Amino acid sequence: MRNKRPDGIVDYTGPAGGWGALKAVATSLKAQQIVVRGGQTLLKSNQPDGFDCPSCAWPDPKHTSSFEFCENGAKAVAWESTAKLIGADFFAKHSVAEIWKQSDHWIEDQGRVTEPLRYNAATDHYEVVTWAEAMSAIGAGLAAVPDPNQAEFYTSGRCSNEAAFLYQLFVRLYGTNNFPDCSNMCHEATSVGLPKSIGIGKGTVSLEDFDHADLILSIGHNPGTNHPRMMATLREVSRRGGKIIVFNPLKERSLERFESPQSVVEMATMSATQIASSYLQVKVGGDAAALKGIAKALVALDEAARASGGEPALDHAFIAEHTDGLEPYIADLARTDWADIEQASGLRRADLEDVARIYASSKATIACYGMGITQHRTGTSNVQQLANLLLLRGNMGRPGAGICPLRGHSNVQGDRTVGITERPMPLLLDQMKKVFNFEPPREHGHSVVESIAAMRDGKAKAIVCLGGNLAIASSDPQACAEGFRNLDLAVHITTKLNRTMLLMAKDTYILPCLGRTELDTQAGGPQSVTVEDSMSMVHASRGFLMPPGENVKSEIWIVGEIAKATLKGKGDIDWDAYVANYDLIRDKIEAVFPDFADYNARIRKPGGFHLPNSAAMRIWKTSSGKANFIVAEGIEEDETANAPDVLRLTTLRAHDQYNTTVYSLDDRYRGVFGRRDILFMNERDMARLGYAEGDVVDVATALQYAHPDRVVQKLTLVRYALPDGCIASYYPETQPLIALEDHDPQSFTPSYKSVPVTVRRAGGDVGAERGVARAGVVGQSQAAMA
Ligand SMILES: Nc1nc2c(c(=O)[nH]1)N[C@H]1C(S)=C(S)[C@@H](COP(=O)(O)OP(=O)(O)OC[C@H]3O[C@@H](n4cnc5c(=O)[nH]c(N)nc54)[C@H](O)[C@@H]3O)O[C@H]1N2
Ligand SMILES: Nc1nc2c(c(=O)[nH]1)N[C@H]1C(S)=C(S)[C@@H](COP(=O)(O)OP(=O)(O)OC[C@H]3O[C@@H](n4cnc5c(=O)[nH]c(N)nc54)[C@H](O)[C@@H]3O)O[C@H]1N2
Ligand SMILES: [Mo]
Repeated sequence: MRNKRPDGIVDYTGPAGGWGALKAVATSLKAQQIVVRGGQTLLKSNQPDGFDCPSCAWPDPKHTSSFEFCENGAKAVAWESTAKLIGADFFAKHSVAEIWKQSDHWIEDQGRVTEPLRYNAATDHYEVVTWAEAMSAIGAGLAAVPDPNQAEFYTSGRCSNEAAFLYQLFVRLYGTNNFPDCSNMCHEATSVGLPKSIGIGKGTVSLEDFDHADLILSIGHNPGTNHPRMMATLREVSRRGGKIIVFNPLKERSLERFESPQSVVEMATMSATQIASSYLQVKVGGDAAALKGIAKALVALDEAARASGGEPALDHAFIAEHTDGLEPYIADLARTDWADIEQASGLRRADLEDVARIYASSKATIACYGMGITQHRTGTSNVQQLANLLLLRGNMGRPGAGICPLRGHSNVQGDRTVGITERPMPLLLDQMKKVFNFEPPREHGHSVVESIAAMRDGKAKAIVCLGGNLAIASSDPQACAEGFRNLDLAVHITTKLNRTMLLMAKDTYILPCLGRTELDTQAGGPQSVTVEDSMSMVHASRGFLMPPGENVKSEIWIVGEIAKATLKGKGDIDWDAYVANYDLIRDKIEAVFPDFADYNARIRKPGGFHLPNSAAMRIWKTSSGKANFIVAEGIEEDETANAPDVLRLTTLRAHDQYNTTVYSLDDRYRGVFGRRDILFMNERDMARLGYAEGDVVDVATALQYAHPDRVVQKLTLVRYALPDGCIASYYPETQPLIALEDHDPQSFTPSYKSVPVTVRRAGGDVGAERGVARAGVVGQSQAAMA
C-alpha cells in the first residue's frame, strides 16, 4: 500500500474540462467580487461586437457562439475587471519595502492601479502625481539618455496592434531598435526558425484546416490549461476518427481525456472524449532526437516502398518542385544512430517507427507545438525539424495540413506583425521611412536577454515597459534585479502592480492603463483596437465596462503623451490626431504594411480578415525561393546530457496561473492544491537517488556558469509519471536556476524547458539567505533578488 501523499497532493482521476471547469469559473468571478458584472463580461468575449479575450491567441470559430469562453478566459477577464482598486490610500499606507515582503500573488491581487505614481526614495513610497508631471519628467529622462541605444523598450503581448505600432514609431524616431518583447522568451524560435525553412515566421494553418486533417501531431503544449478553446477542436478531430499523437514528458490530463463543458450529453452523462491516440513521453529536451527518429524511419519506409514497388512514403513531386536541401538532410539522418536517438529521446525505436507509419498513411497532417519545443537551447532547430517532417510529405500549403505554433499572449503575433522587433527587416524600415519621412535606425537592437545583460552591466540607462512583468518572466532574477536597480529611469505602463515595479531605478513611474474589457473613449468618440490571433486573423476588439478610474488612460494615449514629451516635435507627427481617432493609426499601418489593405473597412465586418500567408499559398519567401530542409546538428542540448546525477528540469505553468500572474495556488489536473513549492519526479528516480515522496529538497544549477546561489530551496518531491532523469516544477519559482547565458544561440530564447540541475536534501549550505523558499508563495525569485 502507498504512503499518505504530501499535503495538498491528490490523485486526479477525472477528465479535463467538465463540471470542475464550470465550478472554477464561478469561484474566480466571486473572488474578484464581480459576480454579475463579470458574468456579463464573459458573454461578450470573442464575440463579433465584443472584446478579444485577453487570455490566449487561439482563434474564434466562424459561428461565434455566446458560450465560446473558457475557464481560463474567465479567470483572465475576472482578474482584469476586478472591483478591487488601488490608488493614493494604498500607496500611502504601504511602503515599497512592505509590499516587497508579500507574495507575487498578493501584490497583483490588490487590484487595479488607478493613478499615475512616482517613487519617492526618501519615504520609500510610491506617490500620486499628475499625468502632466509624470510625462514631463519621463520625457526629460528619456531625452537625457546619452545614446538612444542605451534605452530599452519592452512590450508584453497583450497590447493592441494600434498601441504597438505607435510605440515602435515613437521608439524608432527616438533612435533605437531596442525592442525586447515577450516573444523573445516564447516563440522567438518560431520567428527565427520558420523564415529560413518556409519563408514566413508564423503558422500556416487556419481553423478550418482542422476539419480536414486526419492526423494532429501535438508536441510540447498543454491546451487544457493554456489554450482551452483548442480542446473543442481536438475533441472534434478525435470524435470523427482523426488521430492525435502527443509528445510530452508529462501525462497532461487534457491530452488524455476531455469532457466538454459545452456538450450537454458529456456533461449529463459524465462521459469524456479520448484525445490522444498515442501518447509518447519523450524526455525533457528529447524532441530533437525524436523528430530525427521519425524522419529517419519515414525515409526508411520510403526506400522500402520503392524497392518493393509500394506506395512511396515521401511526396517526391512536392519535394522536387518546392524544396531545397533534401540530400544533406537525408545524409544527416543516415549518420544518426538509432541507439543515440533512443538514448536522447527516451523513446523506443519501434514506437518512433510506428509514428512514422501512421504519419505515412495520413492524407493531411497538422503539427501543433508550444513552449515544450521552443524554450530549449535547440529551440530554433527543433522548429525547423518539425517543418522538415511536414515538408517530407508535402504537408504545407494544402487543406488540412501545415504547421501550427500555439502563440502565447493574445496579441503577441500582431505586435510582431506591426513592427515590434529588435531585428527589423530592411523592408520594414524602408516602408517606415517612406510613410513617415525619417531615417529609422538600421542597427539591430536588444532582445530580452541582451537588454537584461546591458542593464546588469550598466550599459543601459532607461527602460519603458509596455505591460508585462519582465524581471520575473525573464531568466536570471539575480541579473534582472541588479539591472533594474542600475537604471536612471524605469517606466511601467500597467493595469496592476507587480514585482518588477518594486525594483527601483533612480526615478521610477507607474502609469495605469485600460484593459481590453473597458470602454476606451477619446476625443473622436469610443474607439476599437485590433488584434491578430494565432492563425493570422485580424479583428476588432471593443471593451464596454466602465474604466476603473478617470485617471486610467488607454495605452495609445499614454504612448502618444510619452512621444510628445520626449521627441518635442521631432518627426513632425501629429500624435494627438492619432490618439483621437484610431482609424488614423490603422491607415498608417496599412500604408506601411500593404497586407492590411482596406484595414478600416475590413475590421468592421464581424470576424475580421485573414492576413495573406505566403507559405500557405506555397510561395516560399526564402533566399533559395524554395522551402528548405535544414539540418539540425547533433541531438543533445548541452554537455551535461549524460552525466548520471544531473537531472533535466522543465518549468511549467499551473492551471491557475497566467504567466507570472498566479490566480490561485491550485493546479487541478495535476492534483496539486494550495501550494506551488513542489518538484515532480518519477518513483524510479526517487528510489535511485535515495528519496521518497514528500521529502524536501534543494535544486541547484549544473551548468558551468552556475553560481553558488543559483539554488531553489525546499521543494517537496511529488511523484509524477515522467521519463527517467526528468523533473518538473513551476514557472516562475524556478527562475533563479536559469542563467541569462543559458539560451538558444540562434533565437536567444532562454532554455526554460531544459535546465540541467542536481538535487540534494534540503538544508545544505548554499551561502547567505538567498533563494530561501517560502512555502506556498512565489518566494524564490523574491529571495534571489533581495
Ligand atoms: N491559462 C493560461 N493560458 C495561457 C498562458 C498561461 O500562463 N495561462 N500563457 C500564454 C502564453 S504567453 C503561452 S506562450 C502559452 C503557453 O502554452 P504551452 O506551450 O502549453 O506552455 P507550458 O505550460 O509552458 O508548457 C507546455 C507543455 O510542454 C511540456 N514540455 C515541457 N518540456 C518539454 C519538452 O522538453 N518536450 C516536449 N515535447 N514537451 C515539453 C509540458 O509538460 C507542458 O505540457 O499559453 C498562453 N495561454
Ligand atoms: N521559467 C519560465 N519562464 C518563462 C516561461 C516559462 O515557460 N518558463 N514562459 C515565458 C513566456 S512564454 C512569456 S510570454 C513570458 C511572459 O512575460 P510577460 O508578458 O512580461 O509577463 P506576464 O506575466 O504575462 O505579465 C503580466 C503583467 O502584465 C500587466 N498587464 C496585464 N494586462 C495588461 C494590459 O492590458 N496592459 C498593460 N499595459 N499591462 C497589462 C500586469 O501588470 C501583469 O502583472 O514569460 C516567459 N518566462
Ligand atoms: Mo508566451
